[in-house]
Amino acid sequence: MNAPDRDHRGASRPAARDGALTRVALAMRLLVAAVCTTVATPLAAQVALHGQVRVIDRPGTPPADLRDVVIWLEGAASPRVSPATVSVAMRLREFEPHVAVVPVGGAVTYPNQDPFSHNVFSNSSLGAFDLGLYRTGKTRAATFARAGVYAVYCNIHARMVNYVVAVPTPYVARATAAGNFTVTGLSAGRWRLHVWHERAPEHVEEIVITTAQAPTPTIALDGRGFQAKAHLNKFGQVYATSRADRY
Ligand SMILES: [Cu+2]
Repeated sequence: MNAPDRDHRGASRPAARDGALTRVALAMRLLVAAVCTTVATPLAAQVALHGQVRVIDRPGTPPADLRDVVIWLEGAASPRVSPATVSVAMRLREFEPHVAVVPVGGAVTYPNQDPFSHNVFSNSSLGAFDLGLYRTGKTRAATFARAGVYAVYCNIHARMVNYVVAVPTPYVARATAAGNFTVTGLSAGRWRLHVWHERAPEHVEEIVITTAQAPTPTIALDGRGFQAKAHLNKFGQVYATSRADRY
């Protein structure tokens, strides 16, 4: 918008008042025109995807915590994600939260809040790292440059497990305890829906969203092949359980 003459120094003088009023009126008309133009520009309609997920387990298995299910959508309309940092605390020999979600290129900080040392490492093929051993009150960080799910462990305490899901899209959500999820801000088009839980192979399906309607997917993740087997330490060896809690 062309800037109207904003010099009002002459507005109080009678001879200049009419001109000043004309300029104010012109400015108002330009402003109204600008607002109308903005309103008239059709915004891409945004659609929310509502769905439900469950994990099918073998009989006798404690039910999966569905709050650890991560859902994300990729499509041609996906904007680039900006790197961000999230925090996963090490507390009471656990990673909290158990599952963390970061945009690709983002980082996770691992503050050690226990009164003893922890190590943080991953042997993921997406990008292995080892933050070394560090004491209470210290924080170190890892960057997740490639999309995917990274298993992160402590080389001292075998039971400490953290999953970092690095997603290449801002359209991401987690399920509720009941398995419901909502992904907002989507536009019409074809999308690739990803649903992940640690107990099951990642579920991927193509969905089509129109401005009038989004599908309401119901996804059953098959966790029956899941076995809670012990992972190896950062050297690829079995944990020395007798030393596990010395720190
Ligand atoms: Cu540890």
